[in-house]
Amino acid sequence: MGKALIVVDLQNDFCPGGALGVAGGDEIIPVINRLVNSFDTVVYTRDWHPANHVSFAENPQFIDKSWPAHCVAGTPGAEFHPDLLVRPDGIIVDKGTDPAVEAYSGFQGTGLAEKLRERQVDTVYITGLATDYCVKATALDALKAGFRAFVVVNASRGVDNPPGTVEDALNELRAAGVGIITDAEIGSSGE
Ligand code: VGL
Ligand code: ZN
Repeated sequence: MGKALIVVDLQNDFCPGGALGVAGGDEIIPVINRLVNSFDTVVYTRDWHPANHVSFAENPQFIDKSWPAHCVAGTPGAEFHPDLLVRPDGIIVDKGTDPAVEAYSGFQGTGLAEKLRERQVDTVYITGLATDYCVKATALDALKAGFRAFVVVNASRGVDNPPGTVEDALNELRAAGVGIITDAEIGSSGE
């Protein structure tokens, strides 16, 4: 059975200078680009919201999961970061497209589990942004859908507001059965 790399929301708005910039969000791109060429199957998720999405707020609090407008479908902020290697045979899945529904997970409403099973994938390696929101939700849903799941921690960055949220997320993932590894550990025994 096969492995897939999942690159979560490596979009301009989640990188420094973007509407919902994650500190160091662009630093992980070289690590991800190296991985992109070593997997048969690569999935790219996009946060892909309508302009009136339920999570958008005039005075976003972050802590209560209200956010500044970000990743509005078709805008430059929703584009992949220009340095990201987007493979022509990559699977792109869009989430959060319903104005009334928040969707952090790349599996939510996208048919991703079926697409992976079609390709005989049983194990997913998750990278990207943000560790404490969409990466976490994608990893937990991967497990629920029956995949083995790993988060590649040096290929992911989090919002971390309040500070400690990323560490909490990693602990929650470990407790659920998600492996927390670095890119160097991919393919090594025990991973
Ligand atoms: C995300 C907050 C709002 C993410 C998406 O990609 O982690 N975070 N929308
Ligand atoms: Zn969003």
